[in-house]
Amino acid sequence: MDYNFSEIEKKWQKVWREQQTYKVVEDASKTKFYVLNMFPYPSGAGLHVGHPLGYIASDIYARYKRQQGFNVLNPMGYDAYGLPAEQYAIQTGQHPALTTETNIAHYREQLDKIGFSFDWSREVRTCDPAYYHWTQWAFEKMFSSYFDNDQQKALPIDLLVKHFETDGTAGLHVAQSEELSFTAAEWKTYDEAQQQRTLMNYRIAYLGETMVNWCPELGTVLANDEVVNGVSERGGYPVIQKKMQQWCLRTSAYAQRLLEGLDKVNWTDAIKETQRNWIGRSEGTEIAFKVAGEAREITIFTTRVDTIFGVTFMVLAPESELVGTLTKPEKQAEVATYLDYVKKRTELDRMSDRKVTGVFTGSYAVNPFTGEEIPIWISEYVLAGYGTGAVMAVPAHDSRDYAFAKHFNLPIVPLIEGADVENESFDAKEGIVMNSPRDGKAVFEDFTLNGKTVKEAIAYTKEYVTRHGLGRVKVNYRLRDAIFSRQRYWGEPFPVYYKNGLPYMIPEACLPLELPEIDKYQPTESGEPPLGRAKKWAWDEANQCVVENERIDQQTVFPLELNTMPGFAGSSAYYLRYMDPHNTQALVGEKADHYWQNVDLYVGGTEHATGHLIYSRFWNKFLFDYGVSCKEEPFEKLVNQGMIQGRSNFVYRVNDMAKDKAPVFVSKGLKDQYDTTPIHVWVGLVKNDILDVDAFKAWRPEYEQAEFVLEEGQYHCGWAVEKMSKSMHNVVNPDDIIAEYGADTLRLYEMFLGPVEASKPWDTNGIDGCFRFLKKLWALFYGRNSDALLADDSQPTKENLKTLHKLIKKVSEDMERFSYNTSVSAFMIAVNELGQQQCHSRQVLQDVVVVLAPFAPHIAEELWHALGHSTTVCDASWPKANESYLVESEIQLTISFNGKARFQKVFPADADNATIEAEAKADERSQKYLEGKTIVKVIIVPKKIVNIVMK
Ligand code: ANZ
Repeated sequence: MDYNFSEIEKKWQKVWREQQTYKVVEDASKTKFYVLNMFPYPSGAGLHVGHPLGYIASDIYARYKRQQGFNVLNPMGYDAYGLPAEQYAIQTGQHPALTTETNIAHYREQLDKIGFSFDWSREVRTCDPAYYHWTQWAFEKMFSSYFDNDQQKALPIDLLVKHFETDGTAGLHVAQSEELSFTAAEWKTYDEAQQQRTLMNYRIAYLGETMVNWCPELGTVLANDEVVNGVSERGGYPVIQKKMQQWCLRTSAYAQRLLEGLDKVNWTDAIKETQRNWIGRSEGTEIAFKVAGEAREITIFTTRVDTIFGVTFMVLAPESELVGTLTKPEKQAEVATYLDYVKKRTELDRMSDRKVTGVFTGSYAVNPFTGEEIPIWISEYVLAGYGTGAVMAVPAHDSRDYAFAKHFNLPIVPLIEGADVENESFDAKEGIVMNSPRDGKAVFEDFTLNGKTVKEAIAYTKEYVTRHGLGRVKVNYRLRDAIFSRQRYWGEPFPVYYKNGLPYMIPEACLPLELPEIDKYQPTESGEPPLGRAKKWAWDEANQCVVENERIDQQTVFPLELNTMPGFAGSSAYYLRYMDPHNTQALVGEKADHYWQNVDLYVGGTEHATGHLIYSRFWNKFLFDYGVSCKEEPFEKLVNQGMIQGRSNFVYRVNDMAKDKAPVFVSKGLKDQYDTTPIHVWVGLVKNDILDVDAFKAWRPEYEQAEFVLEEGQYHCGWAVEKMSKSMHNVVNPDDIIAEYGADTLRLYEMFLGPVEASKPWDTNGIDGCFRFLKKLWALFYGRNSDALLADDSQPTKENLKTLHKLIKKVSEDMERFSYNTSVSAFMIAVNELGQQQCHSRQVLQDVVVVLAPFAPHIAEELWHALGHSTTVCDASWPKANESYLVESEIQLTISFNGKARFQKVFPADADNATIEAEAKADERSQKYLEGKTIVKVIIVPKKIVNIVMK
């Protein structure tokens, strides 16, 4: 009987569906294990073979854990809001909900064919109101919270109001947009509007005026990670900087916890380092410099307070509020031109460009340690959003300050031994301070840094500055608050309405606030976001419902928010929702949350290192503060699968052919004899790099008459590894592979391609090996022409057991390392050996099936049942490798004469040295080396060498 994969796979997929084999319920008698894939955005193009790589790897692990007795949660869903569906809607008028629905159906069909162990009863879609109910709910909770720096956690905003009522801002240590100062008495005089505006300074979800990446073409704001090289990641449109009022999330408040949490998770060092850099903790000092001749001060942030004697100028960010008042009248025109220039520059340009630009304000500041007056400049290299937006410039020890000083001819004063300023070597972190104070310019007589190491000097200065009230120690983070508004249609609506221009939340009981219908998916003529087109988008406060816009009276009916939430809103807590997807009362019920706790294994691409993986950690920590999630870190272990690249094929068309003549294509080996142009050819027309010439002619009308110059009757194609994309005709659809070889072969082959984490090209040429392996396995059970099972009750031989236990040991070890490519090789070796041994022992074959089940579940289920079982192989216990079967019965030693290796000889594994020596000497092959010589001694290196020393 042949291996009929197509019948087998359909049969078992149906059985699994009918018997709900992959449905999982909380079961206190079993230990939980939660496996999660980063859920896909269902694009119109469907899945290519690169997409399931991570899903297959995690499915193998999920199945393995289940066989080990764990209660495994392995859910799947869709990140269903997003720009492509909206762009498509703009082009075609098709409602994005419909496009999304169609795409999801297509994805599901493709996923189903691969035989995943997903519990589809827990599916979530971010665009489903029952799901985004909880996204809106979390947003409202963030709106009504502030972050207490001492307790390092979110607290209800009412507590802050109480603090204001009793103490004003005195003794306040909280996360805030700017430092405000008022008394309890003052707070009480504030009217409702002013109180609300004040609270906005502290809320975790707040409306803030921020510089945003504005993409005019897309009509929306983009997150930093959606902008690449100054253009939008999707579409490649220009992005400019613009000040806008936006919803923001105070992610920066959680910077320290986000940093510390990294030490507790099992992620790769590379990803952790990326996150650490993104969070960018920096310990430094804030010091005030007086403006010359004024009482005003400029506070700067520095990590190198030890260099204060080398400060020769100051630099302000162009956006600094001080710029206006510090600019002298005669400098105003020049400064205005400069500010205009900076507006067009994105933050990324400003940080990465080596170009030196700047302008002098005409004002001076006083160095508090030298008493010197130093000029105050403005330059784009100082960023408004970091530190205090002002720096003390030390051109001798900072490369950007140095470039600036050189360009504008400002003094450079070296302080530290070993820093080679002329050669632009500023790295003097280890050196000894030599020139501080310099030239007797010391305001504080007891203060000297000379002779100290940089480290000592920093500590000494910090302490001095603090003690004398000149400044304070400050920790800064590069992590910015997340901008949370998008001017798009296809996203979660904000549950917000505006009363007298101030935002109010829709009552929790009225959620979800559903996305309204609109006629076109573009911004309005007056530049409002698409929701500005909705006719029924107003909130009736009295009746607590959405009503027609015409009823807006600013008394009881108010306009609703027109922005929607960004892509990361829906993906920030989906892992919690899978734990309890049908709960209508809570995001996740306490019971489910406490059972599943958090994700044990998370599999996804590295492209989410700074976006999703920061936002979701933040979101989870916020919910943790309120006891909604029970673990501080959402994802215990993270595995990043590599990218699968495409393997493109080329044909070579001969150039300079007359237009009306049929095109001529030359086989690869002959192409150098002609003047040719390589052309991508669809990989489906090529097998083992040989072109199916007839299929090629039928592919495109212009090739119908094509002629070919062949090599030995065949057309050989060229190939290259490139990104998998439509335009390169190298996209391989898993459906096609499954139709030809079956899902089990696809699964094995995806793993066989290489380590899960590595990026590698897809090469269909190698797939036959995996397919042949499954056929060989099948042949151990069924003879070619018979339906009768060959497996019998014969006792396994020692050899059978050795092969089996070698396999179990290898695959069990590989599982924990996600080294599935080596497992597939181990399967191939084992099945070859069992074939040679003509093994039909049920006892052995059964265990082979059990360990193969995670990789090739369909064939495993079929054979498992053929062996007489009536329950699923998914619940067959994972076997233990028995080391005693692995002991080698023989060893092979190298026999050497006077240190020269001559031949190999096999001995019983338990042979003692006397036996080895005697047999080595007696061996026929030894005689010619021993002839006429006397043996002095015989040295035996156990398990390796026998050296016979002669003279
Ligand atoms: C004087 C100095 C001397 C500095 C020296 C460095 C070396 P990190 O580690 O990233 O926190 N800086 C401060 N605020 C800035 C801003 N808004 N835009 C651009 N640069 C800013 O770096 C802190 C250092 O970056 C600070 O220490 C300051 O330059 C600069 F030998 O002050 B330093």
